[in-house]
Amino acid sequence: MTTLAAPMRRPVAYTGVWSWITTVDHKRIGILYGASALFFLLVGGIEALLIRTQLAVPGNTLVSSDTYSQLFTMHGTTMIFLFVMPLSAAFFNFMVPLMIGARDVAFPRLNALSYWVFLFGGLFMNSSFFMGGAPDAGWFGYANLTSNQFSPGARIDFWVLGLQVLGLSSLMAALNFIVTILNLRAPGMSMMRMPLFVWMTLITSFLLVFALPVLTVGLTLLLFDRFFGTHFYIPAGGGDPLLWQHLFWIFGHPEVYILILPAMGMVSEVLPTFSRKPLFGYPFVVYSGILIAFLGFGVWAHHMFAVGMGPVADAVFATTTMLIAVPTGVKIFNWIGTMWGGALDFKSPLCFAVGFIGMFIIGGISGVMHASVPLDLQQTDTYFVVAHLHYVLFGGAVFGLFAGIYYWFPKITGRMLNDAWGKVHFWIMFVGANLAFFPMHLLGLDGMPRRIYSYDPSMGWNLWNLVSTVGAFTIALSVLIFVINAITALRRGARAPNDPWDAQTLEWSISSPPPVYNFATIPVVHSRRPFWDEKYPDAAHGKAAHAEPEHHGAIHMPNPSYFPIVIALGILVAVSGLMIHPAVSILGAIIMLIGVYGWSFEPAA
Ligand code: HEM
Ligand SMILES: [Cu+2]
Repeated sequence: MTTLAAPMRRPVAYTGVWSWITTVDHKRIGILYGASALFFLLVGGIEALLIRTQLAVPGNTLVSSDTYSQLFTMHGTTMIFLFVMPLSAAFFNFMVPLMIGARDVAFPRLNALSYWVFLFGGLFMNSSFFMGGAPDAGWFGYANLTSNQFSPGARIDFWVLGLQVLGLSSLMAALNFIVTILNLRAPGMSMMRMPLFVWMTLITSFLLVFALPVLTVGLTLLLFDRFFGTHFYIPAGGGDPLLWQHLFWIFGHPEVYILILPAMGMVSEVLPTFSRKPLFGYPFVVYSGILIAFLGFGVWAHHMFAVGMGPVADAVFATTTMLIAVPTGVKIFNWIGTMWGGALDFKSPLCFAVGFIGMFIIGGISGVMHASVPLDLQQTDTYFVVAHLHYVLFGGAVFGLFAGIYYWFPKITGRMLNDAWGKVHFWIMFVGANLAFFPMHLLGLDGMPRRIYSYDPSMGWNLWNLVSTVGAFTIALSVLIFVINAITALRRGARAPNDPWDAQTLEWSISSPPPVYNFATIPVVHSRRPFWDEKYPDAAHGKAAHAEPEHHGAIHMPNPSYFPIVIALGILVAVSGLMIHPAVSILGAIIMLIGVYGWSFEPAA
């Protein structure tokens, strides 16, 4: 094969734009994921502000009912698939290899491919705004709203195809992280010595691998209904709209754990560091994570109580849903146990971690309320549900992610964020989130339906809607403070030492930012706190981590490659072809094949 490979040179640039386009370095890919996710946070955030501005006063005419449907659909879809998931992926990428003492992920080029496919998928879906309107059937796109009869035009096509592409990206990333974590751990790092964040990455990846294919099947059937005239979801043709609800939620409920478990992992790193204690009940936190993931596949129909499944199915799904609260509660007690009696150092990461616990408890309680079928029949499709999901997704996932951002920013960038402004950010965001989302409970109990673009002044919903809108802008202010803090830190922030927080895990044992090869010598691990033991050998009873001298010469890192972005581009063109002309799809397939061919025969050095 050398003859075929000979004309293809591997890219050599290590600086400039090309170096980012061809990079296969897990740290750079992590930064790309993070920057893209923050961009989509701004997009989804602006959509949220438009929604809240429209609802600030009754009878408002800022946006039409049609625009409003696009806004809430794209807000939900963007926040979930283009912000929380990729921001978690940013940390999987940057931190997991460092935390397990590896030099990269198992499949570096596949990693780059995952990123480019995600980026193109996200841009593809958002381009719909400029082509006759964005998807508008809600983030769970119920049949029959998505049928050609009720949604002619391209809007739902963008949603179906965009989600397929994004799913592909997540699936590749998940397989990559499973192999990385199972195979590339430093010597001595047994499974039960892995940092909690690594555990939650592993569990999240398994969730993705088992849950995403169900969505893929559901979307493929919908794609056939829309493009090829089948009737999977169309009752007039013998199909069943409820089939979509089942398929979507078999994916959708595990998906909410895909959103929250990474944040739980981050909190489980931050709390021990800033309490100066080991994580309390480590095995319980690990096993409860596994149990949550496992049970998460058995609760999906709690989203469907209102369709009338009958008492047996209702009872089963109510019970399994209540059961899931048990491992979740176990985690919460262990976090509190970690802080108990610790030397708490209230820096910004700890503030966000504690905020996470408080907000997540509120969201968890309203969640268990939905498990009760009679209560759910009152609450479903009201603002009570919107309140609940934002307490877990905003108060939970977003606060946890910010704990992670403040914690690892110095390691990633080599600069310190200003801690005082970090706390200002925390308090404004905390007040804003509660102002924005708590009144939604009251509105929901008062009967305000979700997904309405306007309401009558006589309904009695005026005050709390206005308060909620003020809260949304308060959140926006806090995000602005964060952005300014981050830009200032990058420009002229204090240089970050290797280990600014006196932390316990391996990523803090190397420089900030880490060198390309991460570890000059791969560490040997003897406990759950390898770096702590090295710093405090007396407390470690001689179990300090040590680096064994290696016998090879220079460290060889994977080379950059052009082909991941070529394949991703081929996928984008092929998918767009379904909406334009079959010839375009064939062109896309050819581009993809060229990419796969080049990738396969790429010279190793
Ligand atoms: C600035 C912060 C945010 C505000 C003010 C906000 C506001 C809202 C409002 C008012 C709705 C209901 C729209 C309606 O039913 O008519 C909504 C829906 C939704 N939000 Fe948010 N949100 C915020 C952040 C987030 C985040 C961070 C996530 C996820 C990680 C998220 C996920 C969702 C989802 C999934 C829906 C349901 C969309 C649908 O009904 O299809 N939101 N948001
Ligand atoms: Cu659920």
